[in-house]
Amino acid sequence: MPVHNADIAEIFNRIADLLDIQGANPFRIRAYRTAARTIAELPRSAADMVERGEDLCELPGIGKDLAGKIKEIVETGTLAQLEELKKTTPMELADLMIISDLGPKRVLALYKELNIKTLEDLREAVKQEKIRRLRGFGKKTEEKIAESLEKLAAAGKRFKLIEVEDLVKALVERLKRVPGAEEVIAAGSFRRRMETVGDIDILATCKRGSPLMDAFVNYEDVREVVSHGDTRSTVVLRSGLQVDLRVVDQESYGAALHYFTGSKAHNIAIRKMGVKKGLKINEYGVFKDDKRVSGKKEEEVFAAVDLPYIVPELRENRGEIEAAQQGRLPQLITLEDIRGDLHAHTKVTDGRNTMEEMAAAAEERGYAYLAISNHSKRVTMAKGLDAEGLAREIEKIDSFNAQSRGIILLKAIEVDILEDGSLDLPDDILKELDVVIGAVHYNLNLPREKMTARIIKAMDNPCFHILAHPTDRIINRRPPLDVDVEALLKAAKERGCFMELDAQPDRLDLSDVYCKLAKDMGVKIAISTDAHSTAEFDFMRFGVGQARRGWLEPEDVLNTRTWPQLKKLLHRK
Ligand code: DGT
Ligand code: CA
Ligand code: CA
Repeated sequence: MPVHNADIAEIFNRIADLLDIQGANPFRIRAYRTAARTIAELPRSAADMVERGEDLCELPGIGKDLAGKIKEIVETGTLAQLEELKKTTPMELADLMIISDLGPKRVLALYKELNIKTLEDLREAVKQEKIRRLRGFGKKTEEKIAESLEKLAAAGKRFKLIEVEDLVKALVERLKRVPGAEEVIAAGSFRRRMETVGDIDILATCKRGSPLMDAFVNYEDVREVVSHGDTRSTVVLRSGLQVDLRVVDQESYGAALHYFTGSKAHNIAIRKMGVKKGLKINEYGVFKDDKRVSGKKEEEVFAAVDLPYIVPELRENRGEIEAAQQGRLPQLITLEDIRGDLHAHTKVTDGRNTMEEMAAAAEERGYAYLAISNHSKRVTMAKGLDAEGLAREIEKIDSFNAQSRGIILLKAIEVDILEDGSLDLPDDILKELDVVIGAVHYNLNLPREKMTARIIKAMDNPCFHILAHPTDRIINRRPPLDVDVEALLKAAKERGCFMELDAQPDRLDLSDVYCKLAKDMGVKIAISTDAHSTAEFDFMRFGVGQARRGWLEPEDVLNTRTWPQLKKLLHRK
């Protein structure tokens, strides 16, 4: 049974949840959450590391005790401690915490007083108006809970790309090893690199008699088989991720790949173009008078309607078909175009590695420059820098650069944009920096006009260069700021400022649609990882994926430039 990093992280998060509900020591709870995050973001398989006898204590936030627990999970698939905890506190209770008004104390109270263990129980209790009668709850709270329950039911869970990448890779590799298997590929929103996916659509071809379908429904990671047919099956993995597998004939592979890659809107537009030419286009091929004329290769579907190949990331029917017709498809940015990272943290504030370690890791990735951009003092939680602290950082970077023969470190800050639009540090220190990134972290609930004016005021400061994670949304957790992004883009254009595409997989902010708008309005974008550890530099792939969905070409992106070119762009008049 393969133990994925996501499984280990899930167990640690579960333990943290249960300890939380039991009212355990907050430091202990935090240690588990940190460990969960470390493992979830690890670029390698923790199970492999254990098997090779590597020392897990080298990982940030993992001590001897946690290393032993990881080993136990890898070897047994679970943790004795979790099984113990489950005896005193039902595991399902943790699920209740996604209701925004329910913290650990309330969850425990609901369990003790009303024996509420599941979302279903909770729904029932709301219906019978039982919760409002509990001490410390009241009618208002009950109504809020009802609202959250409704939202939850409407949303349906979508998975972030980082949550599914490993699972998909492992499954596709497993299927490829089945005797007689030929093509095996994940299509759907996953192939289009959407920021979240509803389910995974795997397409395969195989030799006659291949046990591919059986291998799929019997895969170790499957929790439930929803349907099982000869050419189509659906399963749910242990993580809750649903996966469809479609097996098609070789002659249909290209047409099926096009069809199952989607998007639906793109498919419909292509099919309509086919109809005009007297062609029927579906997942089995391209047909003229019921005779298959092509469909073995994906390119043939486009060729049938006189189009060049369109990459999956663009297939949203947002103008890509017109652009293809007119021969003006963008030459999308790739990872290889990226020459540096313009947003990274170190141990000095809330990062997990030193400046030197971050520099070495960036250099390893072939970067020419890396901006060291720690938080400013307003972010007390992260030990944000005051002017003196920043001055010390500037000195450290200068002396690093004086000795470095490779990578250049850029002097930077992620300075807080205060409620009135002023910056959290004085101009005379900001002036000393190569890159000033402004960010909103507090007072997130301002009305739209105020929020927009606040950020534009920050851009008025001639020290300001880049707006970090412009809408501040956290996928599946926090909605975007109520802010007029178009007005921000216009202001940025007028002032010679730039926007960030934060590549953290739970931010991916700006979104694809706003990236395209920025491009159309002539505002350049920094694709930045906002790395809090060396491993997080790998998040660049998510940023580039999102940028491609937003039609960005190397020209549209700041950090495709050499440092001398970039320096000129950062010079504000
Ligand atoms: P998701 O799973 O919500 O993240 O998004 P998709 O795009 O993966 O959608 P999904 O899984 O429902 O379907 C996979 C692909 O199959 C979709 O991108 C296009 C194709 N498809 C599904 N339903 C239809 C349909 O009614 N018409 C056409 N033309 N294509 C469809
Ligand atoms: Ca899908
Ligand atoms: Ca599907």
